[in-house]
Amino acid sequence: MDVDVAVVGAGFAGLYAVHRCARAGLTVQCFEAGGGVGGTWYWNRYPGARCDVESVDYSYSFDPDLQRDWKWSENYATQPEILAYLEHVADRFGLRRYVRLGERVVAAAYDSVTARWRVRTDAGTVAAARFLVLATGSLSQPVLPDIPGVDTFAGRTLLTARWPTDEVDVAGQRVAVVGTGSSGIQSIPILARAAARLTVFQRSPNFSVPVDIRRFGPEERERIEREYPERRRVSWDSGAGTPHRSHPSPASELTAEQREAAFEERWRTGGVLFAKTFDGQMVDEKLNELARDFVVRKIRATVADPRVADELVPTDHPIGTKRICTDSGYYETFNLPHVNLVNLRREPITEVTPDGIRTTAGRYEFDVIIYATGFDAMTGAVTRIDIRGPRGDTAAGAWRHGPVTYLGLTIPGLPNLFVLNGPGSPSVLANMVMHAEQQVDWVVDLVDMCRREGIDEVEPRADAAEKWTAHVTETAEATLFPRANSWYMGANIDGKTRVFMPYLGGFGAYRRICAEVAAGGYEGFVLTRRFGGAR
Ligand code: NA7
Repeated sequence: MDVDVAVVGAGFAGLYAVHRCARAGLTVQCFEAGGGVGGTWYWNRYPGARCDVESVDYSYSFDPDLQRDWKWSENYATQPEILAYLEHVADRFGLRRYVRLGERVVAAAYDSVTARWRVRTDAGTVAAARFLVLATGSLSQPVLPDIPGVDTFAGRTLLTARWPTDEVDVAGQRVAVVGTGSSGIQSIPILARAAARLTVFQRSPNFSVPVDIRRFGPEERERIEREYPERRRVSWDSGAGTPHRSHPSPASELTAEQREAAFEERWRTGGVLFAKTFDGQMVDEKLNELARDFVVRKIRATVADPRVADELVPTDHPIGTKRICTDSGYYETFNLPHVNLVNLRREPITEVTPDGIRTTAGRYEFDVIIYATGFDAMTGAVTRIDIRGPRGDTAAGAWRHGPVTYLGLTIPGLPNLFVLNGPGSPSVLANMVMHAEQQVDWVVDLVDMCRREGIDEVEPRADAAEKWTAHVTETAEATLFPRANSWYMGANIDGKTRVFMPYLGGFGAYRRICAEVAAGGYEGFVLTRRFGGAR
């Protein structure tokens, strides 16, 4: 198999990459480890899984007919609906024929003689490709808990990020959830409805802002359709790829009552955007403290037992520096008599045993243990592939001291390779669907230019990557984000270099920078004509 472009991953980014390549007349082959398309939305089918970006924004914008025809049923889409959408897209645009399912790419080596990537999968397939596009996801490499005895549990062990495709019924069961990030917080209220007993093992509390799930009625649908073009136009230029607008007045110009009213309004709107109630909330410590106090009061007003409320209040990071979770009834769940919270800061887990979990304070028996323990975010899926460039550079080696990229898209030493939604790009801090569209368009335009101009190799200059990476770090350091031990910082993985990975300069600004680089003849890249594009 010899193609122009090999794409790894068939989630939002990978599917669009396949579509754009095919439409541009490039030959393309996609490899997907999962048993179906969908990426994140294929794997994370745990109860309550839902996107925290509004459905009408978290969908492709590239085709007006698709945008018009697909009717989201709710303001925030559930995992099954997003997966159905991606399957629809794969069928509608005839993308499945380009995707080999159930094949994980394990290695890719660049052959200078042929100017081809030689890509190998765990099924033994080998493909040659001029360009390699890694659409491997930012939160796709789950972290398995490093707890003694994990494998000895005799009941059912589940991982939210690898939830089985068949129905999981916890009715009448004693259930443990380990981890209180987004996945834990979304699933806990649903699991509590069926379980006989639910015990939540919390190492660090997170801030969560409830979201009011609304079904779209005909009038709202009509309005969405009417306003879609403007909504998209605003999003392309926005900080995060959505039409969100912060409060029109700076917080400093408002009275305490007015600020409180603004927080209240944003709280009622719900979700992750609470972090952006005011501009500057993620920069100004005092303003952040006000936002934090507001949410702490909400937690205390919701949780009946003040001691449990105390345990649920995060004290170790400014609000928003870890992604704010979006829930439906999370804090209320702790008022139920059959739900308990175990604070692992007070009583750490010592081991998992055949019948449950042992902590320094006692034994807990379970039928099911669910791990919602997170991901080796942003770099994990890339560095686990054995990627080798022409001069022996590896992806894992290049990122040993933190991810070094040019434009968050390319890595020095690895020509003709692109990472989508990778570190050094707005990625997880933007609407990742629009972000993927922007990056894929940019990459396919570049590949197309190479074809036209007879260019065989595109590689970022080391100094351009160093400069870009320093810019990413400086931009983060001007904010409160680096203060949290977050997965944005790589802090959830032992031994991972702590550096803020996403680019905080804003989606619209990033898009313009990428466009300027292209318009300027791909400044920062070395473009090489070795065979005049003849190979
Ligand atoms: P997160 O947000 O990384 O959450 C993982 C949780 O698991 C977090 O509470 C961790 O505590 C906890 N954890 C991790 N390892 C352990 C061990 N060994 N013992 C106990 N607790 C542990 O992952 P999610 O899947 O929930 O969400 C990821 C993103 O997906 C989310 O931000 C959205 O953008 C979508 P810690 O905080 O490390 O103390």
